Amino acid sequence: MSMFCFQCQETARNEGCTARGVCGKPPEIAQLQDLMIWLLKGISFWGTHGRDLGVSDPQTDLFVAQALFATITNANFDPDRFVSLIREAVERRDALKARAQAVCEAQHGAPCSANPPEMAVWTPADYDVVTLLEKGQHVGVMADPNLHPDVRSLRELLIYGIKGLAAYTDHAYMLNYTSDTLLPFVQEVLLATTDDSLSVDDLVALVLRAGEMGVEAMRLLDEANTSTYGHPEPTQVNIGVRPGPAILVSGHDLRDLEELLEQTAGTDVNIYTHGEMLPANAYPAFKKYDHFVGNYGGSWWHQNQEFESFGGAILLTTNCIIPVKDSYKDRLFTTGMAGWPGCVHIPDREPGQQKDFSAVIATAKASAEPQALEEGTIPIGFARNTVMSVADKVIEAVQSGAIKRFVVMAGCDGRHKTRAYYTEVAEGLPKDHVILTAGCAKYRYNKLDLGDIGGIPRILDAGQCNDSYSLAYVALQLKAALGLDDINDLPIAYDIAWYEQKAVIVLLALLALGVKHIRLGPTLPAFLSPGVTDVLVKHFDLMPIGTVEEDLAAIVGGA
Ligand code: SF4
Ligand code: SF3
Repeated sequence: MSMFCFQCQETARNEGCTARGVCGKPPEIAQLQDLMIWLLKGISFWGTHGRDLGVSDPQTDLFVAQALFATITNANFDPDRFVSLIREAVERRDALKARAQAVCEAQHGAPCSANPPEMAVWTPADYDVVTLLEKGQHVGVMADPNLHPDVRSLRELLIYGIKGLAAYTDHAYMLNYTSDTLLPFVQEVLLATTDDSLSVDDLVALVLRAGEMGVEAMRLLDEANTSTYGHPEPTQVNIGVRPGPAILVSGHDLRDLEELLEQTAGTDVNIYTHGEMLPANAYPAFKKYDHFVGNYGGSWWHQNQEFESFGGAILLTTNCIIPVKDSYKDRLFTTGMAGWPGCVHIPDREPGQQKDFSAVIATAKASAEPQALEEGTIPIGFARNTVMSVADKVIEAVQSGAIKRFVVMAGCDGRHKTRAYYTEVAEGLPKDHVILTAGCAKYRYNKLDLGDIGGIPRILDAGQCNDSYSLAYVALQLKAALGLDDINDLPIAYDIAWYEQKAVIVLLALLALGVKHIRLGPTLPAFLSPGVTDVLVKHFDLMPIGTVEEDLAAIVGGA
């Protein structure tokens, strides 16, 4: 086996990618990522020990989160980037270790007696890829073949959950919204996954804490986005094109979009969103730009065709990148934790400055204009502030029976034909059911005309997967307004689509909020062992999706 990865929903045979990722991840990248995560566990040893001694290193804490972010599905495929992250991980770890040991000795009057595990001290002979791969192949998910399957499952569930949490936290940090608890928790979890003394029950308890911290990460990001850019407003987004050179911005990073809008203001270059950047069209701070045209295309997995027909420059600010075709490779730029070998990477911003997007802008000016894919508009901007501003109307509609049920269909989109299920469920729901969505899962139904209920659209799109907090917030506010004791007494069904690890932390957050009876599809995660699945079924009534007919009948019937 040259690699093993089962972190996403499209993993081979729903078991694991062992030769090459279905996503296009080659064994080389898988092993470099495994080595880096192993080293992040080593940093976490010294970070946690250091914190006990009053030693902190905020830059390294953020580095750990960003390096985890780089390993989420479809974020970064560039071996050079991982080699440099591995080098930085070793350097940061050793600096932290030296500081922690010095303080420990000063406080206790004796050399530090901490007993570091191998990942807290191992150093490569050099940073040649061959040297790193030699180690990387021995430290991955299957490194210990004798590990109890439930322990392996819970450790990986924790790691994937904190990858999502790290991504959300990093987005908040990019807007200068910080937290004293989130980054230390990331390290606490990483370290816990090396601790053989923890029982299955201990790990389950940590999974629930990860969900609670996930709620906090999403709350922080919501605060960062809405304080910086205003509350999303109901908006009809143009999905057609306009003449002129153009840049297509994809991924989830709003600050990158903001700086690009500023740097193109007053030029003849138009800006469009793609995939998960669609919700940016609802923010007051971005709507003011005349050259912010609208959204082009659908969700991430359509990008081969859509990036070709777009013709202009393309900026990937985060996941999801799919294998880049030569036809647009020289027009595609990455930034932040995203990367693709051979594509130009826009460097991080220097303190007090913006990122320099001049290369992207120059490419747009020298490239073709976008070819129209479709025409018309789609409604977005139904995040928590919009929904709560019509709360009276919503509550009245619920109490009168005009709205019988909300169906949360948030999450991710993906390539598999089985995801037609979500389109068919959306089409099949009775007219008194309202869909609450967030994330790119929406592209399975957001261009359907499902009408409205007394002016309330039947698809309420709260935004990116990053905006899932809005859905939890609305549920909690409705619970209070309707005087209910239990969140599960709300007329809300959950039919969640997952693909990558941000959806994992959203799921854990929902479980931590006490939500039960969640349908999860198109398949349950391959990293859930039968034993762990049993725990989730027993305590949370987590269910795989069934057929469209079965699930529609159950949802409409309140099950
Ligand atoms: Fe396979 Fe998904 Fe891992 Fe890619 S991210 S290698 S598709 S499990
Ligand atoms: Fe989508 Fe990649 Fe998850 Fe942000 S863009 S929801 S899959």
